Amino acid sequence: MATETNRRRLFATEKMGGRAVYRFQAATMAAGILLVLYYRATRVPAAGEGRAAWVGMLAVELWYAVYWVITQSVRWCPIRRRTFKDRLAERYKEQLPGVDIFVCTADPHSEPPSLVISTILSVMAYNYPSEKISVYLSDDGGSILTFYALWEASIFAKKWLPFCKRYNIEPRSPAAYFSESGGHHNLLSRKEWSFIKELYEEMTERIDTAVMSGKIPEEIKLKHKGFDEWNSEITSKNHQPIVQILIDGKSQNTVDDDGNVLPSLVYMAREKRPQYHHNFKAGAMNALIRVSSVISDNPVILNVDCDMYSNNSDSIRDALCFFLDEEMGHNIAFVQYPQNYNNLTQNNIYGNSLNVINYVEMPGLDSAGGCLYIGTGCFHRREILCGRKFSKDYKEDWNRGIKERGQKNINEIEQMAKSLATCSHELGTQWGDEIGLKYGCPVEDVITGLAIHCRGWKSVYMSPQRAAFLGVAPSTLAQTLLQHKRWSEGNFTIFLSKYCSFLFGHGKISLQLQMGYCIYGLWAANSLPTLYYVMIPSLGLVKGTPLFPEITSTWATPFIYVFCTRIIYGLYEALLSGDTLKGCWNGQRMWMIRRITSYLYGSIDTIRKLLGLSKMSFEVTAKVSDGDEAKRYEQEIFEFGSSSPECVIITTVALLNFVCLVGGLSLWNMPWNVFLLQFILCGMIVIMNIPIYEAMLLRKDKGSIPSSVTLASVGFLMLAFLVPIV
Ligand SMILES: *[C@@H]1O[C@H](CO)[C@@H](O)[C@H](O)[C@H]1NC(C)=O
Ligand SMILES: CC(=O)N[C@H]1CO[C@H](CO)[C@@H](O)[C@@H]1O
Repeated sequence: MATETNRRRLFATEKMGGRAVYRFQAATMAAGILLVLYYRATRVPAAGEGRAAWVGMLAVELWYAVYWVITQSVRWCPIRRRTFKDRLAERYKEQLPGVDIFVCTADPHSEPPSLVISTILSVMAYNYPSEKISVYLSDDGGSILTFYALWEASIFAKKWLPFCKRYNIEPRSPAAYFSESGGHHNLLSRKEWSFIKELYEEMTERIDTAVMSGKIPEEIKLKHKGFDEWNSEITSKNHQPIVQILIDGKSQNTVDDDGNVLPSLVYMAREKRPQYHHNFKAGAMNALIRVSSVISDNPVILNVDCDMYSNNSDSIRDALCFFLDEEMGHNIAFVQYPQNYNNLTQNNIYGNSLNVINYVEMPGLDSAGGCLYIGTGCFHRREILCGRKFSKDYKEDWNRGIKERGQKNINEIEQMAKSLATCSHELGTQWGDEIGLKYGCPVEDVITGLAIHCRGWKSVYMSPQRAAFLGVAPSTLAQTLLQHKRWSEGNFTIFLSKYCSFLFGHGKISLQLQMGYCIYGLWAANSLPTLYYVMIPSLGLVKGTPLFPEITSTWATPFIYVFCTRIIYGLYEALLSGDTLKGCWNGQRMWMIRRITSYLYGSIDTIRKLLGLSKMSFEVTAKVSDGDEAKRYEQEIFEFGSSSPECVIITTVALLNFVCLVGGLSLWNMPWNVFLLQFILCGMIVIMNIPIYEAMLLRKDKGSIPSSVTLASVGFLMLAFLVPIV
């Protein structure tokens, strides 16, 4: 009987190993933390001898203890998922459901159209029946350049798709495929390979030239009616709705060079008017849900960012193994893939790899009832995304989807679709609240996922060996910090709103999952405690205020134990997740920098918004960087360059610790056993900051720290020394 059930399952769930080590570590760590807190609480010095600083340390350590407990929720029993695609193929054969693929882009200058269409081509070329795929591009920039690029892609697809399928190549993004210096083209005809490569390069060049000049050649404009939508009055913030079906998979007359049907390809720019709020990406996604409902209306929706190409042509089949599983499938609302990057440097200088999140935290959330929806690389069930509540009896209609259009021709369908993408369509409806993605928060995806979980559904996390999607990581410090500011701010806003997982999820999702959501919700709240910990003990060192037990006292043991275990276990997790040793070290530095800058800004802005002092804004992270910057990135050299306030914070903290270390060393006659722990802490911060000193003093390139920043931080430093530690 058991084997019978096993045979039928389309996916397997396995517990991750190493739990004994983990639980031993967690138990001893908990004991250590309690001892530290006990020591702090019972040894408060007299007023005037550093009482305030001591109480501050107590508060910070208390906070860290709470946060540590929260982060354990996802480490208790992480799981891995494995799929059986052969069983899926055997069982469903021609009966597979249709899939709508949504790609969102916002601006042709920070997200170059040639990059966008590589993503589009990669998702059109999935190893899946073409007539069951419809690809939609939402262009929030409303740009004719993006439309032009998509039109070029619709023509190139006729060559590219047969090529991919004939030789079964991977990855299926032409940009990624041709930039990989692979020996794998030995397998295929060299002539054909060069021919396709040349076609691709010519196309990219035409697109890049058009983007550069900002104009489309007149003779091209005659080739498709869609170009007529644009006139000189149209701007990205003020235009009518545009929907153009570039390839209509339903009509049999658009076929590729081998005579096979192509996936549908649709361009959409929803209406934009200055007087209407457009709700950023969530607004675009909701418009796509409606527009697609009259064109293909497939039951499964994949949502990817325009810079995340598909690196694995089997992802659709993997995801369907979850949805179509007889035993568990009916519970599952979405399948989330990890956010992986293709242009990380080997040692991950800006700590962008997200490895620990991808390999430890997400699988842990999965075990707690559902991983987060992170806004890209995610397969949804349409009905559930549109607000359906969980019910045992609900049976998904996997065959839904528009097969025959009856009497309507393509123009009528486009007109219908346009009427669904107007500004006023959502007025007085539940869109953005009960239906579709939620509005009103910069990380709309996370609350949308939370709301789905709270309606009773589960989600799964799928991380196949070969990454399913690869995106572009920020490649400068400023971009990295901006991205983290946005994430931390968004999640903190959720935490402080009615969508806080403890309130909104109370009684609906497990406590473990409520805590899991808070790991990210409270990122921003770590900023002040960290700022305190990297400054006050060091200042105490030069001012003669002891803040840790003497090294000879037994009370030093729990402090050292907690500190070392935290580092060693963190290292173990990072190495296991695939970081290099140097990468972990860089990760530690970025951990500190993110907390004292991005998270600090994130929390300040959240509070300001709560008090009504500022409005929500959304900055797109640029996906391009200039030549010198790119070179420094590849050589793993820190990029500062601008005199932003973040830089001032980073240099001030670095300088302060350096001065305190030197100051401490020069006080020979101080009681060393009292100050040794403080000295070590300060020393570690200094070692971690070595690249900052280099950028301040030694480097002369454009990415170094401008002298105005150094001067400003010297000023702040003096102020810091003036403040007495009481
Ligand atoms: C992306 O796919 C290629 C094969 O096409 C594979 O060699 C590579 O390892 C994949 N990348 C990641 C990060 O898994
Ligand atoms: C857009 C971008 O920055 N892409 C870069 C990613 O990294 C590779 C090398 O690591 C560069 O070649 C790309 O230009």
